[in-house]
Amino acid sequence: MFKKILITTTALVCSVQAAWVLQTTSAGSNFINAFDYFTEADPTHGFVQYVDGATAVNKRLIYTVNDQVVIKADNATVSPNGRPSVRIVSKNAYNRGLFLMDLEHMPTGCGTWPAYWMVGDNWPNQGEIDILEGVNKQTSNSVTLHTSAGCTMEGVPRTQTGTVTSANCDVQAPGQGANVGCGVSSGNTNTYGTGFNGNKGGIYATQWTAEEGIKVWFFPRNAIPGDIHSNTPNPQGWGVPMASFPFGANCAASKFRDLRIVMNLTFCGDWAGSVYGNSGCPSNCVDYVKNTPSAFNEAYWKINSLRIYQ
Ligand SMILES: *[C@@H]1O[C@H](CO)[C@@H](O)[C@H](O)[C@H]1NC(C)=O
Ligand SMILES: CC(=O)N[C@H]1CO[C@H](CO)[C@@H](O)[C@@H]1O
Repeated sequence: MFKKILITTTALVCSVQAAWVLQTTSAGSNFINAFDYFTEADPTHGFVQYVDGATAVNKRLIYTVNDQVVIKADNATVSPNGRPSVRIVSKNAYNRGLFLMDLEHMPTGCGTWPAYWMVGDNWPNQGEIDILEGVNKQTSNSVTLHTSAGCTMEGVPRTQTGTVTSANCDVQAPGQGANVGCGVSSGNTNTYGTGFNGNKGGIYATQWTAEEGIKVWFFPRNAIPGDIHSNTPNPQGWGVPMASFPFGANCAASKFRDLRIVMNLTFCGDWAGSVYGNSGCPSNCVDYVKNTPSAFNEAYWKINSLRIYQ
């Protein structure tokens, strides 16, 4: 018996992403030095005081433990003018790449609104990618893009494990609330909050290319692919991402340019505050954040490393 062997040449010419090459690994004080502190008023109207670098160090709102970095909210003082917290912005801006953020712990709890995201200086014209974000007692992550007009995922075939919550990335899209953007919600409880922390977190991998658009995977601590451990990441072998936002006629790659990495932790404000009443949390958001420092013991990031490949 002979089996017919079919050799297809088309398989060989389809586009193959060249191997990702490690540009930087940051951990410990190298990680901290790659960022600046944002100290202006919170653009999302949170009940927060963002502190500068010297204050953050003095108050131990940022510190290293060996190669890990802890970034936290004040959990020691009653804070009538907003709870002190830290928002950091990368000194470098990026155009495409593969970003592996290894987190052991993320902020969680009533009143919190943490985010790990990327944004251009000229918002929304340079785009925004919210990789890890949520509020209050949320139990799973949402990934969201925000852009100027002319970027939508409506009707675009996508392969992803998450569920679409809104399809138009334009922050002023008709029929969507202001600044809703295009969102995908995971539904998996190890991706956010107490479920994430109970599992010692994991790795958020964000691939941004002109050809494939933006894809986000989450690998819980016990399921990190071997090629990430060996520092030769190959997303082609990772399976279906949590969220996928293809570029093309629906959304030009140029909608995303010169993005900086931001990690922030605010309280209440436009999102956490507006849904607080239905979140199962006590009192009202501002009173709780002001008067209950011990409620913020879990309001910290613990970062193992950030690896950037290009
Ligand atoms: C703040 O929270 C940390 C844990 O994140 C805890 O170790 C520390 O004791 C807390 N501080 C106060 C004053 O409760
Ligand atoms: C206060 C603050 O910095 N808020 C930002 C935190 O992160 C989200 C990312 O989704 C932004 O939209 C907020 O502007």
